Amino acid sequence: MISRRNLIGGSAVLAGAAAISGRVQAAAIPEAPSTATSAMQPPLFPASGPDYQPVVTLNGWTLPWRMNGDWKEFHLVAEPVLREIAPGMTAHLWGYNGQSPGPTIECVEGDKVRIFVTNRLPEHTTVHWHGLLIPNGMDGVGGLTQPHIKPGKTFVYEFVMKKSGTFMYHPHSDEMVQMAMGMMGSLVVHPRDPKFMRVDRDFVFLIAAFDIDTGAYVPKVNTMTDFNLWTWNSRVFPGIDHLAIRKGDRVRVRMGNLSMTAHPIHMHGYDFKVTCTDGGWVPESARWPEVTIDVPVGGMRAFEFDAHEPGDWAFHCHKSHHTMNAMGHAVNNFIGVETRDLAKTIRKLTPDYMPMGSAGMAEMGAMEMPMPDNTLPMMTGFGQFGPIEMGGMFSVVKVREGLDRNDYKDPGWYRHPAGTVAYEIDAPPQNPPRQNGGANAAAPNPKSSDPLPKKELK
Ligand SMILES: [Cu+2]
Repeated sequence: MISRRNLIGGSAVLAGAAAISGRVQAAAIPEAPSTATSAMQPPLFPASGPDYQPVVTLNGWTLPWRMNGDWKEFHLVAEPVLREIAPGMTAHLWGYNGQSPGPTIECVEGDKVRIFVTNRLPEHTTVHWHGLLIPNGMDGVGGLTQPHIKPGKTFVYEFVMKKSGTFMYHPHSDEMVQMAMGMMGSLVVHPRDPKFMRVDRDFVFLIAAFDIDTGAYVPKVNTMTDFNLWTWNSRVFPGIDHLAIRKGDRVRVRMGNLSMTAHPIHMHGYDFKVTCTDGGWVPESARWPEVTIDVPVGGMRAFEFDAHEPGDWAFHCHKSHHTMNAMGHAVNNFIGVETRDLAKTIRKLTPDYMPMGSAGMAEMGAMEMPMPDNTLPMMTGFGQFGPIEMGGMFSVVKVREGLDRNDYKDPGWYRHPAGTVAYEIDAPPQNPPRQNGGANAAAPNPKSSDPLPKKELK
């Protein structure tokens, strides 16, 4: 507490009071760095204190801090932001320090941390520190543990980082609206012992979903399940950073889920072990191998692997609707239906109308349809072999020989050694697939008890 006696004598005494009591005054607020870019910023290496391998935030950055005595001081500013969701689409979101998600906060187990939170939103807010073990009055639940932070006001949170691990921050104040608008950030606490759980590359991102109508810029905040943008750090494929990894590196990927549904996150090419949740490190004897890890709503998971297998490995949510961008969910299934005449008729009324393809939707991955302003194709993105036909929560883990330590630049597409890519053989043409309503419509449906038809090779 600042007593009247502390206040007499001006700033010199105040500085002393701050060091003793942890209380600070307005004059002592540190700068609030801000960024307007959605490009991945280089990791922030510690200049003092215990050594650690800093995390890299996909399409994000780490919040710089300053030391004030033995306090590590950060300044978060809650404010409206412009976020590029992927090239071609920008959203008007709420976030922190210029972007959504906010910058990653990074510190070390045992650190005394002071976080200034300034509210530049049009309504009140708070910040809750998800997973941290801190005094109740620092927990950031508006109305329950503190008054809401009114627009224009600054609050201070102070606590000691009791344990290392993977955490996040978000408002606990008009929570549904503020999280639907993109307010969230990662918080990583490194172990005090630099050798404990050390990795060579440490990636972090948050999972969220937005519902932004075609041509609109602001998310609909009342949507509960039918979102159309499934994001990692408020980005969708092909806008999500690839994970550049040097062959031989020990790698950790940390993910937190602040969307309204669980996400089974799947990585190709490797098995991995879940080593950390927002509850703490998983003891070695309790880890089991996975290739997909379900990240629950309001939960965090970190997995680790040794990057011994070079390549371009797909890394994505396994809910297939979550690897699509904005799409109508009331699309009729026209597989096997001749739609040419139907499309012609409808185009008289709606010139850009395109029915779902009669052989599936894959053709959409390559076609150049006229697009309304500020939206993204449902499936898009090209690899070295053609359209990738994805969207949403999809990225590529790029394991390469010879990358520099701490070089996170995209190394380009993988050059496969000769003879290691699936290939087409020189075979006689096979019968085209049968189409209901097509030339083979009259053919009887086989019964399940019928023997499989033999392939006729000419
Ligand atoms: Cu998902």
